[in-house]
Amino acid sequence: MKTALITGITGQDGSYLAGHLLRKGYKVVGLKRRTSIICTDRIDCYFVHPRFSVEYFDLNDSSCMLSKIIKHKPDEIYNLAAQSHVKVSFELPEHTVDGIAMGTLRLLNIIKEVSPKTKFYQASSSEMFGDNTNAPFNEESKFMPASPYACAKTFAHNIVRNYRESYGLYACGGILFNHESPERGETFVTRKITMAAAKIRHGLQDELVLGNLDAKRDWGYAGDYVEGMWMMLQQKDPDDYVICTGETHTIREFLDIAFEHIGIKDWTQYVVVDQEFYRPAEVDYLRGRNKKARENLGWTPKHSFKDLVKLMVDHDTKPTKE
Ligand code: NAP
Ligand code: F7E
Repeated sequence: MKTALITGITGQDGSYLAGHLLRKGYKVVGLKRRTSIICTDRIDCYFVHPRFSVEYFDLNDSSCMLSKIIKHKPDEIYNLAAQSHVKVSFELPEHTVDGIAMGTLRLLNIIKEVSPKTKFYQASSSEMFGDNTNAPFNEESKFMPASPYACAKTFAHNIVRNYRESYGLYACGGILFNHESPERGETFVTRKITMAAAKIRHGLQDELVLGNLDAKRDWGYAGDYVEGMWMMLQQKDPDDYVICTGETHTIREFLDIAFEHIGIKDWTQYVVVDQEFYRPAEVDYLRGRNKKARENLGWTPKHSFKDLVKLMVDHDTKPTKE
């Protein structure tokens, strides 16, 4: 039986990936940081599974990473842990950069020293393309990161390639474009919209305050994207891959579908634009090219943009328990 370690198990992707690997027959060890309130809502459904467990770890703690790798001898490590909010990275730059950049380097050094056969997946990001205006972006496109978050992800991506080439590690950078789901964090724009639409529909909210509505993103479904992560680690040779849909849409288009789905034709009467939700630097346009993933991995996105929006709105509109 294969063993996988997942850092960031409590996050959106950690929860989807855990489900995927358990269905594939893996033993899954999730790693979470210590928090004063234990919040494992996204993974509570897996605790009954005999092949699933969770242990403490932190991106800042090399000794802990070392002991987890010695203890579990993982076949695969998926490094998903990160302060992943781009706007917050301007407010917490050192914390964000240390966790993403140094956290990745700490893990790679330990793998190199004590477990060089372990396969490593790094959660790289389309944000690395930042100010590059030559979309669509593929694995060869130039990185022009435009936030502390993106700068850190670019370092981590480069050090993964460097360790692969220098030490022969099986290490891959998955350059994933935005992916969303009902498990998406509530302060990312998609979930903020779908939760607000649901509350407006139920008469529990009458205003939705947003930032820049004109930015364009290549949005896909998280469940499809974790399959791409796993596929990268099943190849003969390690490599970097872009995972995306190839389509791009504005936040206005997301609002159109979300509000239409709850029966409201004109969302402008509910949406207020406030500078508070603008960033010091914006990434205006992201669209990827997934040719390499389709041809080498056999990966394709299975959910359309419209289906994704409706899926999230439907989830948030369902009555919750008292
Ligand atoms: P997420 O929901 O924000 O989850 C992030 C995870 O990292 C959480 O489990 C969080 O723990 C953990 N974490 C944060 N700081 C940590 C630290 N110092 N030590 C240990 N754990 C820490 O993010 P996601 O959407 O699942 O994304 C997964 C990864 O893919 C991230 O690295 C993200 O940057 C990257 N990525 C995401 C997207 C996307 O569109 N979703 C696209 C490209 C790349 P808590 O639960 O305690 O906060
Ligand atoms: O913003 C605009 C905002 O925060 C998307 C992370 O998973 O994907 C994510 O980063 C767009 C931006 O995601 C609000 O200015 C408008 O243009 O949902 P977001 P993101 O910044 O694209 C990448 C690939 C990652 O790697 C990251 O980890 O929406 N926007 N109004 C808003 N954004 C937010 N959050 N809140 C607003 O009110």
